[in-house]
Amino acid sequence: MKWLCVLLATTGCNLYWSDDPGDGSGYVAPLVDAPPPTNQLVRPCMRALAGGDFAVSGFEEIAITYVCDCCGITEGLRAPDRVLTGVNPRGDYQDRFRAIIAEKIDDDYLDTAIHVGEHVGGTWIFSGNGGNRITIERGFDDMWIGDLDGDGKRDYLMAGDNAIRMASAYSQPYQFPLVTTAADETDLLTGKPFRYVAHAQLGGSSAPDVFYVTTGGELGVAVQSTSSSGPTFTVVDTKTDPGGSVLPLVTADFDGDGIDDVAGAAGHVFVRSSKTGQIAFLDQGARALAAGDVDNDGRKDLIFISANGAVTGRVNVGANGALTSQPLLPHGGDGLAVADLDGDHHADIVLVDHLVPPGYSPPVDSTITMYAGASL
Ligand SMILES: [Ca+2]
Ligand SMILES: [Ca+2]
Ligand SMILES: [Ca+2]
Ligand SMILES: [Ca+2]
Repeated sequence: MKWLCVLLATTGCNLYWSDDPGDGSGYVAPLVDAPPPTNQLVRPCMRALAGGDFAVSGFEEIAITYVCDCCGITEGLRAPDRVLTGVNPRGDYQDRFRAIIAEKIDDDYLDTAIHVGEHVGGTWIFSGNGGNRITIERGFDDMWIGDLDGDGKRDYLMAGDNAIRMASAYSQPYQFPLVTTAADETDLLTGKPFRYVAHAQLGGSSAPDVFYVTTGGELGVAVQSTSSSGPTFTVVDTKTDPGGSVLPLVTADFDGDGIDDVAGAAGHVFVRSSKTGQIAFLDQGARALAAGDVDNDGRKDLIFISANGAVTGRVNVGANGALTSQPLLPHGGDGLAVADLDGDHHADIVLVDHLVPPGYSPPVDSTITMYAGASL
C-alpha cells in the first residue's frame, strides 16, 4: 500500500497540478514485482466510481477517485482483455474528491467525468483527455451540465443548499464557465433539502424537465415552461419514501419507448417510466445503482447492489411500469459501476468492497473487482 501511494505521488500525481513538488523527493522504488494480471485492483480509501465512454480508446472505462496520504487521486480503469488496469492517474494536492458524476454533454459523443471536490471550488471536469477546474462559489450535492434554457449555451444545474439552481456565466456557446458566483445563479426550485437532480423530457416538450430527490426521500417531477424572464419549473408530481438512504439518480430508457426514464432509491428502488408517466417502487432497497446493457439487447438495464450489500441484481420494468428484480451476482459491496470494458457489447459490472466517505478513519484498502458481462 505504501509503495502504491509513493509511486503515484511521484508519477501520476504531478501531471496536472501546478503546486505539486514534482521533483521526485521521497521516491522509494517498489520492492515487490508487479502483481499478476487479474480482474481485481486495490486502491487506498476509494471515494467514488462511475462508468462511461470517457476517452477515444474504443472501450468504455470506469472513472475512480481515491485518497493517498497527500492528495485526492483521479484515475481511469480499463480492461480491454478483461485485465483491470489503472491509467492516467492525476493528483490534486489542494482537495480530495467526494463524488464523480458521469454526464453525456450535448455537443460531444463522449461522456464527461465531473470530479466534485470536498470543498467549494474544488471541482474538475475531465472531457476527453483534457481537464478544467471550475469554481462554483457555492456548495452543491449534485449537478448536471447542459443547455437547460435552450439558448445554445451550457448551464450548470445544481441541487443542494436547499434549492435547485441554474448557473450561467459565459458568452461562448458550449464553453465551460470556469467561475460562477451568486450573481450568475437563478433559483429554479427552493425551500426543500434537494439532494440529487436529473433531467429528462417528462412533459412532452423538447425542453429538459427535472426530477429531484430530497434528503428526506421526496421524489419530485418538475416540468419546464418558458417565460420572458427565463425558464420556470412547476412541480407536477411528488411521492415520498422516507425509509432509507437516498442514492444519486440514474437516467436511461429502461422501459423501451425511446425516452429516458429516471431511476433512483429512497428507501426503495423506484423508476419513473416515461411510458406510464408513473413512479413505481420495487419491494427492495439498494446500496448502489447504475445503468448498462448487460444482456446486449440494445437497452440499458438498471443494476443494483442490495440494501444489505450482499448481492447484485437487475431491475426489470414491466409493460405496466411495475418493477421486479432478478439476481445477477452472488456478490455485492459498497460501490457499483457498469461499463463495457472489454468491448463485447455486454456491459460489465465493477464492484468495490469499501467506499470511504470524507472524514472516515482509519484508512482502509478498497478492492475493485470486474465481472465480465457475457458471463452474467
Ligand atoms: Ca443555456
Ligand atoms: Ca422510457
Ligand atoms: Ca439490456
Ligand atoms: Ca463487456
